[in-house]
Amino acid sequence: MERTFAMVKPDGFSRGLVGEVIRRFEGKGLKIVALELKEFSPELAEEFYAEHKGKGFFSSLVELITAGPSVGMVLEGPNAVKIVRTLIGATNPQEAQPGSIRGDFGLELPANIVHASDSQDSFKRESRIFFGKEF
Ligand code: FUP
Repeated sequence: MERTFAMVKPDGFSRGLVGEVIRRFEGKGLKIVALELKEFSPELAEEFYAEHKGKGFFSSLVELITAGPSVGMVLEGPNAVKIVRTLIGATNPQEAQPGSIRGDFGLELPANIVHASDSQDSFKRESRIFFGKEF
């Protein structure tokens, strides 16, 4: 069975959307394998978003991700990476379809409520960074 990593980011957490996001993942039929609340340090944020270092939005992204707690989870199910990416919607909440998490609850970048891995490699990397162990 495939696994992926998903996370309610501090903007989603502060708006009380943790339950809503988990409800959508569970409602789809995905199984929660691990779940943890964690606050990103600037160092951890830079490691997590290393691929975006040097881009114009990098500092606002680090600022957002360190602004409060995030809730990270490992989810399991058939084709989990693709299923969860579809459930969260497009990166820009102004373009995300209604019915997706970002389409229903996001208004403007960088605040797009959730993160989810886009490949098996990013799942391995991101779950290791967040949980400090291998999945
Ligand atoms: P996603 O995988 O959908 O989270 O998107 P990316 O990895 O491309 O971007 C990571 C985060 O950077 C997004 F969640 C929000 C932020 N971002 C911006 O603020 N502006 C942009 O133009 C692109 C991304």
